[in-house]
Amino acid sequence: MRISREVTESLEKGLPVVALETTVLAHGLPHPQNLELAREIDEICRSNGVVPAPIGILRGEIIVGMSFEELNILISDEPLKIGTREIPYAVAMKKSAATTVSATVRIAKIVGIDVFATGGIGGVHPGDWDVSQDITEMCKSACIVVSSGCKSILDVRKTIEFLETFQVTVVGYKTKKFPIFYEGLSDYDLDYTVEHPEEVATMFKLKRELAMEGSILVANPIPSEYAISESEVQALINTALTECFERGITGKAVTPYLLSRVAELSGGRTIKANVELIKNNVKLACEIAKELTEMR
Ligand code: PSU
Ligand code: MN
Repeated sequence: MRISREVTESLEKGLPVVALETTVLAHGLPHPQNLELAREIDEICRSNGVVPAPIGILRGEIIVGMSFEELNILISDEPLKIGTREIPYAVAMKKSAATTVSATVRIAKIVGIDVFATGGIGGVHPGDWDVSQDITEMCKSACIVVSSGCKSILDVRKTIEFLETFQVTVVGYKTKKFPIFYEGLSDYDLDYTVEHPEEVATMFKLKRELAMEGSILVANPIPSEYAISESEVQALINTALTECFERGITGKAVTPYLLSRVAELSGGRTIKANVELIKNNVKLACEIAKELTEMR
């Protein structure tokens, strides 16, 4: 594993660092929007006084704090999409791999980064049994995960129930409904809501003092101006899901296929929505990371 010098220094000095995943860049968004987003995320973090730590695996080397150059190579390498369980495979076989929420959270935890920002978590897919490692990883690794809930291509109700089964602390950020994208909010109530980044940092600090494992999922809705109406999203998803079924697309290929098809079918509007919600999550993650470092 290689940790960039600036990430190492920040962690040593107790300064704020935010971990970022690379699957959403390599498999979730098209080129060149993915690299543009990487630059914007970098700027958001730095203008907030936070060091960004994109995480991925480049030809067998786990890198924490990937440079643009390295992100560029990773994306053009046609990387694997890996969860936690595939980390040893990618490293041993010297593969390039983009890390999903589960793998990124695990690596962040190994190096001591407490805050992670993403678009949405994986969860329970509709139909045949297909449940993401994201949730089981969040059951183990103590991290603050900032996401816009989950994509509405998932079975949202079952995803919420699975989060409970795996003891993930879920709090809505200024929302009482579980957020989904691209629509904004689901019909499902959240039990707990926070109004300030400091409250999340306090919860995390207390969790650590109690030596509790597991993550806190901060569910931050997509900014309403970028939300797309439910009827429209459902129609797009149904079309894409039917195609998936007809073409026999299963397993980890499902999410990237659905994302790229709904992007095409919506004339690129879902891409804009995805980019904006990620930027919004990065901003909130920066606020939380700063609060956390002030509490040390
Ligand atoms: N949400 C997005 N785009 C993505 C993902 C989530 O808007 O690309 C990625 C994340 O990396 C997440 C993964 O961890 O999809 C879940 O994949 P699966 O459903 O195969 O577990
Ligand atoms: Mn899956």
